[in-house]
Amino acid sequence: MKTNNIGVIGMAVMGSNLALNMADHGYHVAIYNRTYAVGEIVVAENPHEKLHLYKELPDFVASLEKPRKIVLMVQAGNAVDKVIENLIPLLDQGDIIMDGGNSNFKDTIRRTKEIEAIGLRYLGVGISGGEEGARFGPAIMPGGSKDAYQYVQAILEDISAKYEGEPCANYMGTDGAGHYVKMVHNGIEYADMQLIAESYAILKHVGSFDNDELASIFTSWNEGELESYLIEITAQIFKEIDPKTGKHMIDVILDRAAQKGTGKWTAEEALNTGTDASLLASSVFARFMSSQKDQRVAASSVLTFDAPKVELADRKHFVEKVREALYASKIIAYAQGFDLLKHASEEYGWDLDFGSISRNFREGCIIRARFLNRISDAYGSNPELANLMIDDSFRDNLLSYQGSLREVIALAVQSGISMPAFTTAISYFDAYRTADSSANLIQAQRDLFGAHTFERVDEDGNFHYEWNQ
Ligand code: NBP
Repeated sequence: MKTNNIGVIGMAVMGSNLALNMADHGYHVAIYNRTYAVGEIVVAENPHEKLHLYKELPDFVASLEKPRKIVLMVQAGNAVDKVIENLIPLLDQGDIIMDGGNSNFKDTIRRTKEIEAIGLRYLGVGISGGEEGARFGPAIMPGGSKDAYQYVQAILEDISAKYEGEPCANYMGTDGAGHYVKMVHNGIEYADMQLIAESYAILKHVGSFDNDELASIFTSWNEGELESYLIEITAQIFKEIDPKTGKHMIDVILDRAAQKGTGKWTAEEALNTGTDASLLASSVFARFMSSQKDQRVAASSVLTFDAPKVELADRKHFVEKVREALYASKIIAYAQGFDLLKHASEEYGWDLDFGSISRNFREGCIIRARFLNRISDAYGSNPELANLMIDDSFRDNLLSYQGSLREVIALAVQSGISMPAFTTAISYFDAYRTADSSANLIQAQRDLFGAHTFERVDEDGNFHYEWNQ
């Protein structure tokens, strides 16, 4: 009996919540999990007349209307290939497999080729928003053939987050485009979080603000141009008290940041596509450094620095400087993220629509922010924009706030506080606006030791100079 509109495989946090979201929107959803007991718990805890659990994969597949639409929400990597391998013999021509996990876009490109070669359809769908998003409206980044997308567009739009009524589920492009955009979303998320963490470090160590004051600072920042989910939760974090000790939660959490790999993929892609995404990469490196807790503790008593005491004349003014430095750095982080998307669009032939991507991030996902409307406006007025930093409106911000960014970094350096993301931000800004760089010396060195040739400022062509004549 083919009664179900869509099927979801994988009943862990994301799959179960996504299936319930679909059921809430009126779809009959077939669900399946390798370990049946996990599915039984989901159904027992969330009884829903439109959610139908199957013990056997053939029964799950047979219950779906055609063309069958099956969403995989299993662990990224081998598990996706395993599930596809098991599904293929059970499917008919034209059936659609959608991978909604955090798959590497290269795997998605490979799977698309393999699956479409045998007459099935494949979509790589980036989903952001965690458990809460999956349940009540995630940001969805679908990639794959438009032919397949037309069959799932309505469902994806229905279950997605809405920004002023507009679904955050825009089609991104062919094969791996959706997973690529999700990867860059995560790369930007790493940078956003690192920049906020560095703001916290300088406010705490130079400004001597306590947790209650920090909560008020971030709350007020969330009422202005920095308004975003990450600033909002940061304000909340500073208020929470640990029931075990009565201390602030933030002070009982070990300073060792974990990661699942999408930030690393973003940094790798910056290298692969020849893009300067140094701020995004520095945020990944900062997590590596944070994880070397034992070495840091040992070094803290050996690599000492007697930091001069900084007397702040006006603490309120200092907070505003940090806010401006954070906002300028945030613009630069997004400039790098969108520049990476631009390079990828050319490299992989995706024809990405940057305005549409920024609108997709406005609700449901972790980097949702008021700021994204401005990115959409920037690409709306110039879809060929070379870099977000030279959009008129962002340029005005950068010109007014660069002074604060420089001052805050100088204070941090003077005080011995590590600020990898802030310093990389200003360095990228300065490099981008430098008409005459020092790369002429690099070319001279390359030509001297390796006869690699160089271009001249006054003549076209490639030249070699006999340096040792
Ligand atoms: P997990 O990433 O923890 O994966 C667990 C699921 O994979 C279970 O259903 C498990 O079945 C299934 N599975 C595994 Br592991 N190996 C399998 C195999 N060989 N065959 C069949 N099923 C297999 O689940 P999640 O946290 O819900 O995430 C799902 C996807 O969504 C991942 O790609 C994740 O990166 C992505 N994502 C997660 C979040 C988040 O906030 N968690 C946010 C956005 C995207 P079992 O019960 O039988 O072991």
